[in-house]
Amino acid sequence: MRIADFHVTPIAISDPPLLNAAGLHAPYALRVIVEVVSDDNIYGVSELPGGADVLADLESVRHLVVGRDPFRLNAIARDIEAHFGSATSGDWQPMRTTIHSRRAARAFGAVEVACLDLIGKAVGRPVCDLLGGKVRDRVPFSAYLFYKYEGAGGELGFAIDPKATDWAAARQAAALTPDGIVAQAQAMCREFGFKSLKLKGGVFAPQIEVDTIFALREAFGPHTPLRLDPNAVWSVETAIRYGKQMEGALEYLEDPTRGQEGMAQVAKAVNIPLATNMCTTSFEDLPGSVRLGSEHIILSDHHFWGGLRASVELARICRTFGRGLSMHSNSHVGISLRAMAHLAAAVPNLTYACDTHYPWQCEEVIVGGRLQFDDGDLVVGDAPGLGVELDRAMLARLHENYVKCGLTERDDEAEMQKVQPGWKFMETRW
Ligand code: GKR
Ligand code: MG
Repeated sequence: MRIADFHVTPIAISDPPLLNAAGLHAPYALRVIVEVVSDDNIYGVSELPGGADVLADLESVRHLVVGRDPFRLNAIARDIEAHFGSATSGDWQPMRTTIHSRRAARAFGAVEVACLDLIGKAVGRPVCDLLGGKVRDRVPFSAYLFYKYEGAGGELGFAIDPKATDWAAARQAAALTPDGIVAQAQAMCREFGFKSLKLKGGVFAPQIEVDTIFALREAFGPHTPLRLDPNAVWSVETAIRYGKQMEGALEYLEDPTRGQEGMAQVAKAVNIPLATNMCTTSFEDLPGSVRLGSEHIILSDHHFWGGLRASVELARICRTFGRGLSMHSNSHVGISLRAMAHLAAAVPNLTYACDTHYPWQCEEVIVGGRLQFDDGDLVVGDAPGLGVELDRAMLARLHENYVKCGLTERDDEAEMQKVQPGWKFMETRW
């Protein structure tokens, strides 16, 4: 089998005005849909975060993908790594994470997932079987709570009937207070059945966010796992001070402060497991993580760890060094969600409910429309590949959104400045 064609389609999906440490989400989130088509006309798909640099990177590896055997992923990986060398441009600046900096891992990850989908379809087996087979049929996800402004983003988002479901109503309503977040959490859990809650912090003064955590604990009881993620805008001192207040109340505290050294100091001083998708985000970061003890839990993300098989390798390393494993997300549609679920189904030590932004989006590019959570879980079936087919009409429509919306990069700082002129991202705000 050979890869005869490689399609890269940028799309823009409606995204609500969600607040985070980097600013505000734009009305559209950018994603890229990647397809590899075999010479016997089977196609495999993947999805990754979008942006002009991502598109350029994917286009630049076309010649390393077309003509190749999709089963020979190691050779494709080697060639993509050699192509990028040690280049690290393309950082998503405001959050100062290294999420987008590992260009080879990002480009190869997208090619790999599409190839695994293609192989799965060719041999009639689900992607999780290509990762060694599932150890669970159901993958739990957590409710991802955000302080937000009114609205649901984009044009399609605004067209949602706010009375259609409890959640649509909650998604329209502002939730800038602890009560608003509790209401949002209740609506989200009612609608999707999630059993764990994650609050995106780093938006308001730490005490407000800590109070929100306690309001959630009060409303949901002490047995509902809670997480808070200030995206590293707290100083070490702030993280220790407010971390101590939350001892016993959090399942984990995610990226309270910046960098492995700072995280290690907080880890020593506060009796709460620390998690990260910011200070340990690649295999190169693992020696530092182990040496310093910067976190207890790593949030995997196949979009920037180099694909699904690399994420399985990460899981083994986590087990070896006593790290827990959870999963990170960004605004996305169902192709990514399915890939995340196949990975989580196959990894025994991925024992935390995974993050997902999925409830915040409303459009889909897959046949059958929006995927359904069953009591907070995604059920991983036996359909070949990722178990998704592209809805070509929706793909075209969302691509048109991309062309029309004029966004080429995620820029939460610029978006925030539209509502708060002069607002500036700060690496350490509190
Ligand atoms: O969607 O605003 C957001 C999040 O802040 C996202 O960009 C983060 O990458 O969800 C992510 C996280 O856990 O840090
Ligand atoms: Mg995070």
